[in-house]
Amino acid sequence: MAGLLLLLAAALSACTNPQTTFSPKSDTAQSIQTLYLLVIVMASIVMVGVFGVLGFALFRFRDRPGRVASQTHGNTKLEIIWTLLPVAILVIIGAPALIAVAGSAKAPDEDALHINVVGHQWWFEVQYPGMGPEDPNNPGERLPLITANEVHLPIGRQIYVTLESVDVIHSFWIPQLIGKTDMIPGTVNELQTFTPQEVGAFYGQCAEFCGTAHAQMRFRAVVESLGDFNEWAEALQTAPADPASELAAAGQTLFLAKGCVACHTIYGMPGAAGKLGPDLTLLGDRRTIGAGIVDNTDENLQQWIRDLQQMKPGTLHMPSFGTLPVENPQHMSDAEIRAVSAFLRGMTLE
Ligand code: HEC
Ligand SMILES: [Cu+2]
Repeated sequence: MAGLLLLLAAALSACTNPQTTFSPKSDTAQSIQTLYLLVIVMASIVMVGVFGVLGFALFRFRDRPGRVASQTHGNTKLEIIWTLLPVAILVIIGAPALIAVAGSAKAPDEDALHINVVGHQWWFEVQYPGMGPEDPNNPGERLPLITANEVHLPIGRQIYVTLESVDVIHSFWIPQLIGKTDMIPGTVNELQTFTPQEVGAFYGQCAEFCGTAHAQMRFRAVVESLGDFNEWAEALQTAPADPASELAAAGQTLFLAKGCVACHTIYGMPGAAGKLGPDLTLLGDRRTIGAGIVDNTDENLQQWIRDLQQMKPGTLHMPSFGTLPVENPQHMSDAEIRAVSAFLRGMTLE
């Protein structure tokens, strides 16, 4: 009984898991799901059939006093049946599988949206080639639009993702939209194309062990209407408005003074062009912080700046500013942390 309950708990715990692959939201995920269901149904029929016949034989021909088993050798009719039946079943499963595999190798459509995602220990850099601001060194050419830990996707448009890594092997996976593909240093991998079919924020996760904070290397895929997508892409390359409050203005000054700008870029903010950490432009519009690990709230952002090692143990490069010795010029008081948080979260679409 205890065993059965444990099994049930394990099965039910998968019901609402964000990593579920059972509620596909893209054409490609749907085709994988269809194939999966077909295989499960066929395998179940085979299982019920085999165990049914076995059970029947065990019962019907069980040992009873005075009974002698009939002695036979070979049965051509049976042998033909149990050769042809599996062949038929394998063809039924194999044909759609081969078609799906062939489809997965198809080149992207001409008008597919190209996104390049770069893995870092332990966060995702997201680039939209040719969609960013004009290249000052190359008039007429546009730089990539850059963001982090959130992949915005317009609904109904085919998406073509290329994958890279700057350090170790990571793997890019959005369970409800697309299967996983490795991100390998020195190589550009291609993700199978897919077309998102439902608006929403879908969970993504690094799926290749890549070090201490691997399990905390997550992201969101945000599927939205074309209008919302364009608005977001436009806002990302519009210089931010002046901070709306005194607190946020003080935060902006501190963002420069405490050296955040050495690692972080905020588009349109002079001096903020660091590349070691995630781009923070329009941070107030993000759903999560810390590479998808906690909701984007004042409390969480403050805690992140104060002591990110406690939230995400092993994080590289970024100091836990609140825990630095007071005599360290980078140390930040709670009041200073509140100000920087207000500044960052104040950068929103509206
Ligand atoms: C030495 C480099 C460095 C400095 C200085 C630095 N950061 Fe970071 N920051 C990083 C890195 C690297 C990450 C990604 C960590 C991770 O998720 O694994 C990060 C992540 C973040 C994130 C989460 C972003 C996201 O998309 O989830 C925020 C917010 C942030 N930093 C704010 C700040 C602020 C505010 C300061 C200054 C008080 C600062 N950082 C200073 C390197 C730095
Ligand atoms: Cu990883």
